[in-house]
Amino acid sequence: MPFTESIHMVNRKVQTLDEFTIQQMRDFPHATGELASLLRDIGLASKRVNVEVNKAGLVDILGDAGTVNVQGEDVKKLDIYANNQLMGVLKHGISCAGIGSEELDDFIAFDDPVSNNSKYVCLFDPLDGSGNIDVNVSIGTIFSIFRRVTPLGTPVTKEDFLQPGINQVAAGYVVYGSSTMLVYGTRRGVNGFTLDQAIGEFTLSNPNITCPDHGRIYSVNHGFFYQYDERVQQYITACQKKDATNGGPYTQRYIGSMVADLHRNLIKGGIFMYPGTKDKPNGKLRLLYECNPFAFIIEVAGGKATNGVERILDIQPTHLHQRSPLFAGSRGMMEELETFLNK
Ligand code: P6P
Repeated sequence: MPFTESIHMVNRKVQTLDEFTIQQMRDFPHATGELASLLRDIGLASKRVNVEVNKAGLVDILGDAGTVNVQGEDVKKLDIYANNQLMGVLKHGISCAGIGSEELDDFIAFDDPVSNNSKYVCLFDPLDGSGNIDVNVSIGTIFSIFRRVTPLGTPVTKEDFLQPGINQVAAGYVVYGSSTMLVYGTRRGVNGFTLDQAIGEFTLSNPNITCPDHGRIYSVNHGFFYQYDERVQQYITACQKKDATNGGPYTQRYIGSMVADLHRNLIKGGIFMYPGTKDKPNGKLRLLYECNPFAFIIEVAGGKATNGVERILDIQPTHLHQRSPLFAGSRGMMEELETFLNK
């Protein structure tokens, strides 16, 4: 068989993340390959984190690192490891000019000639849900990618990071769960890649993920029920009744790890709520590296994401670690919630 024919026999069914991002680049003649390279760098760092997550408890990597992060939370050693892995691959790559991280008080401009000529910046929560590490509950990495707004050739500044979420070029997460999956979205769609341990590659397993218009799962921390706005309480109560739209009562699922909760609701349909409370009106979740990435992915997949008043992606950030309430998920469920919030 001539070579040209045999090449078409190559099994193209199992596409790795690298092959997929390169294919996406081939489809875009003007693409420089920088975004593809940046996504591959994040995939590499995530594979290294995955190794440590999978053996956490077997080595002395558990427990507090003895430091407290900018959030005032005890930092687990795995948080630091994940942060350093992401920082390392991005700093030594060719596509990222600087980073912001939940684990770093301020943004970092890599400020070397190659990085200063890179057109992207990346914000991330290196290991979200780290309080669950010691009890073996799914945790995750969340990332958000923007095109810098300051001139190429100069060090990035805070303005490059304080952009509304609608400007994101790509966003994604890695869920270290029963399997390890990397899910990322661009304006062209959301795609999921499952880590194949045999070859050490993320392989395309969930192409073109869309969020079902309606679902029967609602995710919220019921412990704060009486601290939520009365209209949020009324919606939650409606979810518990037989006459709930789409056939109630709904199922309540809340893992306490947003990557796991939002991944499940994205695939199966559902709504995730982290509302503000009377003493914490902006809630707990961070806008830049928790709410924005998921809002971007959920919207590209057909869902909605707001802070209860406005679209998450329209919020103009004022500082790196600002918090925001988050309501995100199936379009039909979000519109139902809005009928309560708009009362
Ligand atoms: P609560 C994990 O610490 C996290 O940041 C999110 O992953 C999760 O959704 C939320 O906090 C859980 O917070 O207050 O319900 O325990």
